[in-house]
Formats: sequence, structure tokens, C-alpha cells
Amino acid sequence: MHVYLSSTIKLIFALSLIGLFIGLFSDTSMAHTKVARTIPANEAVLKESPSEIKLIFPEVLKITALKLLDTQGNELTLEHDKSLKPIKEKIAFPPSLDAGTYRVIWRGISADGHPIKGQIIFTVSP
Ligand SMILES: [Cu+2]
Repeated sequence: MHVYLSSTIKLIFALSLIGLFIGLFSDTSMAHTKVARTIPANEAVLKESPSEIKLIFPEVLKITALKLLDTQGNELTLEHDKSLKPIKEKIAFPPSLDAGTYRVIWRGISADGHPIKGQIIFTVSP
């Protein structure tokens, strides 16, 4: 069966598909990626190992993954509440860190179900 569509209708259809994709991408990849504030701040240089790592978000979310990596990418122990309850602040407790640069990465799900992810790096330089 052949369906004959005028070129105008084809153009409208193509444009609405493009619009749909732009809408999807802007919502999932831009709307929720921001963290309001972190302690330590991103790119901070600290005189001593931080006693805690705090993430403060602009909106409630569920944290699904939180990791601390050293310069070589090895995952270090990070004590934190792993429950999936909705929160705006996350506190985690790292081990005593030697001099070096560390990366904290997280993933979560926003209240409206969109994925969120982010990371910070900080340096310990006694
Ligand atoms: Cu959303």
C-alpha cells in the first residue's frame, strides 16, 4: 500500500520530529544536571583530607550512585546512606585521603523521573 503525502505535510512531519527530539534532549540532558553547591567546591585545593563530602541540589532527587575515585581511577570507600529516599542534600564520608586529586561522581533520578549525573574534582595538597 502506498501513502501519498504532499511535500508540505512531509515537511511538517519532519519538523515536528526534530522538535520532539530537541525537546527530549533539552529536558533530559540539561534540565537537571546542575548541582547547587558542593563541599568541597569543584576544583578546590585542600590543605587536608576532607572529613565529609556534601552535595547540595536545587531540587529533590534520589541518588542512585555515588563514587569517590583517586587519580588512577580506583574506587575508594565512601560511607553514605544508600537508601533511595528523595533528598536535597547528600553527605558522604571519605577515608583519610593522601595528597592527590580525587573525583566524586554521582547519578540520580529527579522527582519527575529524569536521569541526573554530575561530578566534581578536588585536590588534597598538604
Ligand atoms: Cu525533568
